[in-house]
Amino acid sequence: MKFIPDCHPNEVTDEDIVRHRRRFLKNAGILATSGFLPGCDSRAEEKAQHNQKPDCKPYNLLCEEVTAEKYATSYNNFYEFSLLKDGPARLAKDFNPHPWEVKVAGLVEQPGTYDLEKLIAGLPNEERIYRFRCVEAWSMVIPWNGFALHHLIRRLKPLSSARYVAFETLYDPNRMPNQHRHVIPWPYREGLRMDEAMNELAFMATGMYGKPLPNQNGAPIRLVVPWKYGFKSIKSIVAIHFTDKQPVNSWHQIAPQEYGFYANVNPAVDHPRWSQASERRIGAKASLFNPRIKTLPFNGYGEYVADLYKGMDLRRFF
Ligand SMILES: Nc1nc2c(c(=O)[nH]1)N[C@H]1C(S)=C(S)[C@@H](COP(=O)(O)O)O[C@H]1N2
Ligand SMILES: [Mo]
Repeated sequence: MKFIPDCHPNEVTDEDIVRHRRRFLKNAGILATSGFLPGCDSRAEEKAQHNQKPDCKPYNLLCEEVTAEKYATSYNNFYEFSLLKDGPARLAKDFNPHPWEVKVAGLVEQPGTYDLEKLIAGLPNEERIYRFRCVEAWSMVIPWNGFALHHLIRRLKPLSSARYVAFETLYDPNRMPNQHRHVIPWPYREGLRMDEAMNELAFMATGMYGKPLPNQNGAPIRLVVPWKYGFKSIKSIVAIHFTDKQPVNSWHQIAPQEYGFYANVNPAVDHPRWSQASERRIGAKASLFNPRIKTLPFNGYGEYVADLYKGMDLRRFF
């Protein structure tokens, strides 16, 4: 797969990306007035990259401004700790994610219970800057540290009969206090089809913003699937199970008419209670004319993942 930045002027077609580009050129001091639409001037492009603001490196596929760390670490969904956005940061403060074991089971050649550090030792570490779009219609842009999920899957050697991979979050009410309440069926569960899990973009994060993953963001290890709604990106994983049946995923289990298994970001398929056509970018200055940004199919990553769903009716498999 090519990790080429989408910053070549002639490839910029989508209105939304153009808007982001304008903001970035403006921030880089290239655009003096906001009324001027940048021509696709290669010198401006070069200069913008020179100023390195915001970065347009190969791993930042959509060349977007990263969300300030304070938002990503204080506005969270992590029901094991709290149902409030500012709850997890406060209530997970004393959670200790070390040592950490991960159980690997099912249709796999290397089942067992592994110490996390040993399980992931030597896997190629990278930074990936990804959009993150919650089904609640807010979004951020987060620099993750970790490794592509396919590296770990290859190490575990699933059998050819494995068609899905399922993940589970820790269940330990003494350490995750909101699990004393039956707000959702614990443990939190998620899953991917095997070809989705093997896609280059599917990522396991052990850090963000160049630091170990904060507890409220799913320490010590969480999934990140940037083309799907945020609930697929399960936190604090303790079990990985290879299976030939579509696994249970928590939000589908809770409200099957509202949340599917696939959960691909799709502006054309509304949530029964709200539109998915646009989103609120957390921490970004809302413009008078455009307080929200357009939501993109597959969260902007269609070029890399749309093939996975060829021939599927994405309204039915939402
Ligand atoms: N175990 C677990 N994982 C979870 C959740 C959760 O409540 N529990 N919430 C999900 C939802 S709805 C979102 S939007 C993201 C939020 O991730 P963030 O807090 O790092 O932004 O985590 C997902 N993973
Ligand atoms: Mo979410």
